[in-house]
Amino acid sequence: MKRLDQVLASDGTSAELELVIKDVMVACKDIAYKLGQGDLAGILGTTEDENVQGETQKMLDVISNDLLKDILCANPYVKGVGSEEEDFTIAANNDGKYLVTFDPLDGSSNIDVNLSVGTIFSILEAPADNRPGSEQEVFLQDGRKQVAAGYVLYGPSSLLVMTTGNGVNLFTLDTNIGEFVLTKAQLQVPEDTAEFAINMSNQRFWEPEMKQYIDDCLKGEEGPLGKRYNMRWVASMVAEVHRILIRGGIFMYPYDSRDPSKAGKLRLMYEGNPMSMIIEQAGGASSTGRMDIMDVEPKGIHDRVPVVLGSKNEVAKVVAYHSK
Ligand code: P6P
Repeated sequence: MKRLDQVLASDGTSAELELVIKDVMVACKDIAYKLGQGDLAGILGTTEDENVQGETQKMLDVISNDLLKDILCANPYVKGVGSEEEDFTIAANNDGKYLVTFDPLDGSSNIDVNLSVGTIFSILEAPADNRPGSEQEVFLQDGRKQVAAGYVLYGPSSLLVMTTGNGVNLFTLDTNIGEFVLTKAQLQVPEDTAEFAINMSNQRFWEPEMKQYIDDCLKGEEGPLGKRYNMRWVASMVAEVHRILIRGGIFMYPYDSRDPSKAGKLRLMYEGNPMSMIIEQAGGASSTGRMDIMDVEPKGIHDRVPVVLGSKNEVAKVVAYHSK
């Protein structure tokens, strides 16, 4: 089986980008080990702190964030990093070629109940002109500018799914050799589905178009969508996206009225964009409900975005509901 570095080399990935990706993997292998230790290492539970999102930080949120931040800021090819757990972007090496954004431990509310969590990462090229401006501004590039995106799903096995723009490959962490090895090449999202993922408890806060789509799904075979739908909700975007990559489906975290100042719960730069690059590279679609997520122009590193992604024919239906 091919190791990650062998696949990247054969994909024509530059040596510098490969070294950045490999550093992300070094951190993720350590995160996988620490998650596996759980209570034995006394690292479950929460800290006394809240992050910039207003969420109480789990101990493993902080540990994972520090692992990724430290190794990437020491990488000569990294100009800066942005993290869900950091108020501001962090400048690393001024001559660095790449910017890395990440959600160090997505779905961390699942940690204390031993359910799936993941790391999501996105890699952009730093503007060559080194134009003056805040260090944060260089990150504010739309999702189509990503040069790589991926996630590590810490589940029964630790899986890396990533793309550098030549399709999506799946790697499994072989703990005997401590390397991610290629176990599925060129994943393709099934174009159709009858399985939706959404947090139904937020229904009263959704826009009418989203309510109507879900209502029609629940009408089953006799309804306008003409089929019986199944539902899943893991409360971990990485787990939902992985399930969709493997067997199809549609994942939605729509705009809701709980906080009208926010476009949604999920963040554009380190959740929406990387997952959208992966899904589109695998033949799926990813929309806010009204436009492709990767066409959204970011205004800040922690911008939020409504998310509708997965099997392209089902995403098209949801977009159609929003264009009526
Ligand atoms: P809720 C995890 O906190 C996360 O950011 C995503 O991974 C997940 O899809 C969503 O939020 C879960 O949100 O409101 O169901 O807890």
